[in-house]
Amino acid sequence: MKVAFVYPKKGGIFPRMPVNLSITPPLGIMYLAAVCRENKIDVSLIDLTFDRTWAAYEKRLKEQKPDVVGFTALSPFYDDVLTAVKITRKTAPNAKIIIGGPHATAQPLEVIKNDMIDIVVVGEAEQTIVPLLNALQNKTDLKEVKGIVFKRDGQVIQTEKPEYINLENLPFPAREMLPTAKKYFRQIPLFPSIPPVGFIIASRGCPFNCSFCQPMLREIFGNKVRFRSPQSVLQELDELVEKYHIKSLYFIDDNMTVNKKWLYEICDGIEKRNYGLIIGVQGKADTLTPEMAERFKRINCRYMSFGVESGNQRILDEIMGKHLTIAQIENAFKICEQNNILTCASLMIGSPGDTKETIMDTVKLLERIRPNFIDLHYTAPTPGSKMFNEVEFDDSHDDRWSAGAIKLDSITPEELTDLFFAIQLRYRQVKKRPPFNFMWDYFWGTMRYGYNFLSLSAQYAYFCLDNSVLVYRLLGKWVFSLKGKH
Ligand code: B12
Ligand code: SF4
Repeated sequence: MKVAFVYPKKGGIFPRMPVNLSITPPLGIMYLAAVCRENKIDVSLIDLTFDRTWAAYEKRLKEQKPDVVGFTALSPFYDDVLTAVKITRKTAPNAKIIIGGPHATAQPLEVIKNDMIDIVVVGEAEQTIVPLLNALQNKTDLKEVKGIVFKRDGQVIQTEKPEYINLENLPFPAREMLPTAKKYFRQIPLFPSIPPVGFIIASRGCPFNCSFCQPMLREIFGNKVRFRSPQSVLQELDELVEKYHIKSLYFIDDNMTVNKKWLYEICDGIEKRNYGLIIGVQGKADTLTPEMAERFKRINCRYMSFGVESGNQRILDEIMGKHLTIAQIENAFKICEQNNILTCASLMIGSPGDTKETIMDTVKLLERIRPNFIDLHYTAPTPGSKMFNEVEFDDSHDDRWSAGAIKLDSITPEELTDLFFAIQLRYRQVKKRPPFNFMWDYFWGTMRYGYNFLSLSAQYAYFCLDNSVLVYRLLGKWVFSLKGKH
């Protein structure tokens, strides 16, 4: 039996841009492929991040002729998943179609309603995938397979959830099976780094309870955070350095800073190895201490990304359930600045209860914390989350992830879009610019590791424009109207 796992986001995060910025490899299906390979299953990975057309996917399917095709589904690109499913039905009509990932976990009963989809896998799938594929091959009863939803005789059947796996028993993600792996290594993500960049996930789960995210993440990874042993994480790091010659390392864990003892053991191992990597991590602002930042500095951790979300305390408390104070956010950014760690603030605008004033609070916070980067999004709660169930959506809007999807009392979709761009522009003025040595590393790394000309020019143009006075002149309307308001 031939199995293909597909990451079906055609064109990556920015399908209209000629190059991809800030992307990481699809570790979920790479873990599944590694487990299948261990069990002697004929498996391949198809990753549409770098494909511009659906014809490319069709061609891959025709070449590979899989009997089973499994797709990762994230809610924002579920439309792409459905397009890929349609193409699969047409091109490989007898293939079984399986959907997994965050969206499938959040809405399994909705997803299974689609006639073209055979099986939905709920949550973490390394323990489910082999029994499921065996059952399909041997035509045994799917009811015996834990963690799935399927249809039989017009009825939907959901089986019980399996135990969460021991992460120590997992193989490393099958990086060498991904035909596009090298392309990922060559991309420069939001974090300032020298390519090739390696990506690792060292823990699974998150102990927090943000209203726009949970219970989806708990449904995937369980109620308790599971930490891989520092030894296993460091072994994977060794492999990344020896096999892929990485120069930078990014931990994609939701919160690298929640378990100090564990984190310090990993830091010790990295320090001892002295690979000279540039390191980036994500953390929750209230969990960063000066002592931790000091440790980060010693391992050359140059970048931290925080979920700041809003600069208004009421929105953070009552709407998002973030359990985070503005003072804690300010403190974390100050600690990073003192330790020369570049910062990224991830932000959301257009949350229920947001007004122009609360959004201005976010702008004012940016002026105080002066992040090096921002990652700005329209608020888009995950299906099934507390916020999702409480907000009113505009049904005429076909995209839940852009301005106007959530109905707001005091801001129109047009005003929200204006505010979105205004913050992007205003932030260019208030941000702390990355130091010169970062620009040099960036340029040097790019030259050394073989960027294509287009990618280099586009990214270089981005950095130039980023700081350009011309941009403010051309688009100054928003910037100055914002200035006048506080
Ligand atoms: C790294 C990451 C990214 C990377 C790239 C993701 C990638 N290529 O996979 C970047 C930075 C690009 C990114 C971007 C975005 N991301 Co993101 N990202 C993550 C993060 C932090 C880790 C993903 C990961 O590798 N996890 C580890 C692996 C092991 O887990 P996994 O991928 O979930 O896979 C397991 C199961 O889900 C399942 N599974 C997955 N696929 C399949 C397929 C089959 C067939 C089966 C059977 C099972 C299965 O089995 C896997 C192994 O156990 C997660 C949060 C998290 N902790 O997972 C958010 C997360 C996936 N992202 C999320 C979002 C919303 C986004 C964005 C839309 C944000 C935005 N508004 O722009 C973008 C869009 C992505 C895109 N490609 O277009 C949400 C998804 C929510 C949802 N309802 O879908 C998450 C869950 C964050 C959150 N807490 O809300 N992201
Ligand atoms: S948004 Fe981030 S911090 Fe909040 S529950 Fe989800 S993963 Fe955890």
